Amino acid sequence: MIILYHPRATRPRNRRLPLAVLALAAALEGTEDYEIVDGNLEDDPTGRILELIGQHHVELLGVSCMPGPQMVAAMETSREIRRLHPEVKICWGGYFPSLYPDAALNARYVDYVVRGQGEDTLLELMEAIRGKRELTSIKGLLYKDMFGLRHDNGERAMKGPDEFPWSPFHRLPVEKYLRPSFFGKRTAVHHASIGCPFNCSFCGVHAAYGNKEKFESPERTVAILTHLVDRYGADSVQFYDMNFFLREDKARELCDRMAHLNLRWWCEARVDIMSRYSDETWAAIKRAGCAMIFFGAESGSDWVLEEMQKGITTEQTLEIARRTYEFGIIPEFSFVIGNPNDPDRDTQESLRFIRKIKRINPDSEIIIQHYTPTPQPHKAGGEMYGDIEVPFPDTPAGWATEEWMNFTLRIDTNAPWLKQKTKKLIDNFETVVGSRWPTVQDIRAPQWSRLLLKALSAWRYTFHVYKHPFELHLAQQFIALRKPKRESL
Ligand code: B12
Repeated sequence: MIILYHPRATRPRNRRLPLAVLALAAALEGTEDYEIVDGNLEDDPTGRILELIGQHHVELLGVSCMPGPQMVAAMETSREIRRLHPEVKICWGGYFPSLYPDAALNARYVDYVVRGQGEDTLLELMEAIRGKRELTSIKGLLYKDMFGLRHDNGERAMKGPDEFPWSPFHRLPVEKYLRPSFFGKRTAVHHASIGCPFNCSFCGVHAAYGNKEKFESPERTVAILTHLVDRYGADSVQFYDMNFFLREDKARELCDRMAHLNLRWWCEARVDIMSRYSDETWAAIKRAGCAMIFFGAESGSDWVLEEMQKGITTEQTLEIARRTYEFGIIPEFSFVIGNPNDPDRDTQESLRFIRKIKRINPDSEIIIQHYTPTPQPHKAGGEMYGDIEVPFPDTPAGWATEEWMNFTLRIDTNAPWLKQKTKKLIDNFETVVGSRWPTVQDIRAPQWSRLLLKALSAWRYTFHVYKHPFELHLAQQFIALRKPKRESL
């Protein structure tokens, strides 16, 4: 048996379908004996894995993890399984081992690391474990041999979603994953592409997948959505693609095909691309049920956008604020503020820019994070940012320390270039703007609590007084408004 383990990544109430293990399960379905263990669903996932090991001959524990708390849960379970069952081979895949393969392989409890897309690599790894092929022949795999020497077999070319079978949804209690959200009573998730053709320096996707994006055919996307609606009653969906809209003709086609499903949905897109879309396409997107689009605006400074290789301009972001207002779609603008080259200037300009966005489209949701670099693949240890070296940890335990967990979660990146004063300014501004316009995505916060936050913060926002917002911290603590960027905590 193969166990596909998805460690806990969110609070149970925020759980979503574990797409990574579902994609792997699709490759195993019908030919392999496997079981999914999801830490977002099970109270005691380690206990469940031990139970399965007690009942079956487990050939591999496949652990999926992204950087952050999910990696910590992966680490704890893997350690325990290695201690109690050293005979069970353990393989890590997902964004953490893809970005930090050496750190993952340095752990005594990790035998194999899979980088990037995992379906074919997993199938080939199983053949190797069964003595039917050489480990050296498996692209996308890193492993330690019997002498503890490490091998890196190089990258695997990425395939498009249509080249793999559908997720075997019936292997999970899907109803338990369709949770209420701002978008509907039963919100599903879907990923209709893989990879991203852009090279933004702070993002982990191109580092894990290279710089191509391959799309699912609109027919298949609509067929899967129809299945989720008909079989499980989904009424809304979040698309996790980095660029849900990359080509206008495809966007149009997909929207026209899915409109009859009456789903309310969320997706991610780029401001440069969507600022060029025609009014007809915007109207088709709205008609198809699009309620909110997440845009990486990143900075209010054009020199920073250039340095990040983001490929967008601040004017395009303002244009999106206008167009979304016109078509009644809520834009969610995300910023990563405090660029190493001149963090103070970036901060000042970005805060001014956010105020400008709010003037154009007050419905804009604003997400603010500290600029956090993501290392490029194959570069172990330190990574240079300007003249500054970031000494990334070289073990999972190193990444699990409070300092590096804060870095991963972009809460307090401890970035050497960001002065305490600038950091405070960013955080205080976030508190003020988040109180002045409490996120609509918190469906649990009662109306009175929103009004209270708005009233308390109005004078601060009007007079640009962001310092020491004690009263807002207190109110936010009491109200515990959902923070989209910190929902794993
Ligand atoms: C969905 C998602 C989430 C969800 C998780 C939902 C869940 N499943 O429980 C939520 C919202 C909770 C979340 C939170 C966070 N996320 Co997130 N998230 C994503 C997102 C949008 C999609 C991931 C996904 O489902 N992909 C689809 C599946 C099919 O692909 P996949 O995961 O890569 O899996 C494939 C391979 O990796 C591999 N594989 C995966 N696991 C395994 C296991 C084995 C054994 C094998 C062999 C192979 C294998 O095979 C799979 C199929 O090919 C990505 C961005 C993106 N579009 O990819 C960011 C992303 C993964 N997240 C990221 C981050 C930073 C975070 C947070 C730290 C954000 C924050 N500040 O809090 C938190 C941390 C979460 C935690 N608790 O640890 C970064 C990670 C890289 C980085 N820069 O560090 C990404 C890449 C975003 C980005 N643009 O940089 N996230």
